[in-house]
Amino acid sequence: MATSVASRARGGSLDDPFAVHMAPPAGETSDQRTARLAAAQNADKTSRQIDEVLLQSKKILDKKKADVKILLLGQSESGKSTVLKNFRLRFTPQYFDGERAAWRMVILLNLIGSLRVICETIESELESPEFSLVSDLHRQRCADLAPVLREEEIINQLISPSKQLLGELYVRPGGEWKTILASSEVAQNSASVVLSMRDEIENFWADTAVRELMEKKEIPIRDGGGYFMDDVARITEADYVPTDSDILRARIKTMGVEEHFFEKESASAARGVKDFWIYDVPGQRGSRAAWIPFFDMVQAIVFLTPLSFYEVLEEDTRVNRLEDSVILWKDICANTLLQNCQLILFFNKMDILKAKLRAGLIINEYVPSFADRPNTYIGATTYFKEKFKAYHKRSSPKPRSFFYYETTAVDTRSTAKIIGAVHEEIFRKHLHDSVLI
Ligand SMILES: Nc1nc2c(ncn2[C@@H]2O[C@H](COP(=O)(O)OP(=O)(O)O)[C@@H](O)[C@H]2O)c(=O)[nH]1
Ligand SMILES: [Mg+2]
Repeated sequence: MATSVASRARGGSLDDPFAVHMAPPAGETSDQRTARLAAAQNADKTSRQIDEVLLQSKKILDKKKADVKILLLGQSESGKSTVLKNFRLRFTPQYFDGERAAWRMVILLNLIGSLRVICETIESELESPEFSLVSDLHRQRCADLAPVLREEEIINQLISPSKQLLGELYVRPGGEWKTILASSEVAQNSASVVLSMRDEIENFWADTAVRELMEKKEIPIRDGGGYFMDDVARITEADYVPTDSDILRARIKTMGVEEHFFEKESASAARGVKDFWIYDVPGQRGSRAAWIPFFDMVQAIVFLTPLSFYEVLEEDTRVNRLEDSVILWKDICANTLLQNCQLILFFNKMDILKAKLRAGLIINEYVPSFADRPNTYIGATTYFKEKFKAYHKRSSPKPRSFFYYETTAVDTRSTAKIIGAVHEEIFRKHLHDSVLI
């Protein structure tokens, strides 16, 4: 009998090598048959579900291939992640809104970080034998702030992927850390500790000796992003919700590549907007090899550089920041994998350049070739723009347009306009190229 069942199965489905294994066993009882059919049906359902998932992922993959992909490049600290936040604010505002609770925690953490730096500076100042701006009173104030300072490590442990030294706040790519910060009880408790000591924090920072010490030591505690000492009263309100600008200035570092998908959120927001992806990659010297796999797939690169000719790299203090940026720019322009890619240059942190010039920065002391050109904002941007443009022209494997913007990525309003123009330009070129293909 067994043979006849097998041959029937074989005969019925010559091209299905599995049919023989699926055939009912000999001498099956009616209960067994019911169980077998139910199991088969279940297996069928599971397999259909798997097929569906596979199909979905394939669809996503195909769609990803068709979508425009933008890569943010630039040395560490150039403002890539801040520009990404601007894109999110402009194109996926609802998503952005949903994350305010998590950013509130980042902002409080940034505040604790500043307090820690100030207390460390006070401590080392008190250890130096020379005349000191601060006294034991300040040491005592720092001791009083200990409960707040302790929370930094507690939150770090909650979200950081590995045990790390206090200082930079690192998280894994993706949104998990945001969920933890927004909803965990530990994080909420940390926030309460900070809020409960708001008067102490405010008084501490109101002390001119503390401010003078930080200025004397040239430790940035107010410039740029990540610093909220001047906003203590506001950010420690019980019902504080971070503004867009606060979120842009909040500071957290991601280990690895951030991938963000920009999908039209609503019909009204959709006018002219297409789906696209943005990749935010780490910029330290050691991690630049990781950029290369992206070169094959991106249609546009936004390349960021502050004009920080007066600074050196954090990871290698022998290297001038602007020189490093110029070398990077030349490499990117010359790369044949990127020859059809649109390159968009952002001179970022222009607010800082303006402030430095106002404070008396002399450009040709750092850049002798600047010579006796006007030592002004326009003078500087014009000079460096021509330099970058010349390298772009000389190094590109084939001719392409040069796009350039002066940006202050922490300023949402001015950046929104630029981001809109960049988005339009990228899609115009993409459409043009698709027609040509
Ligand atoms: N003042 C000022 N700070 C900026 C600007 N753009 C970025 N920053 C700050 O510079 C720091 C580094 O920016 P980030 O986006 O993390 O740089 P990334 O390392 O390239 O991702 C952050 O603290 C930002 O808030 C800007 O245009 N002006
Ligand atoms: Mg970054």
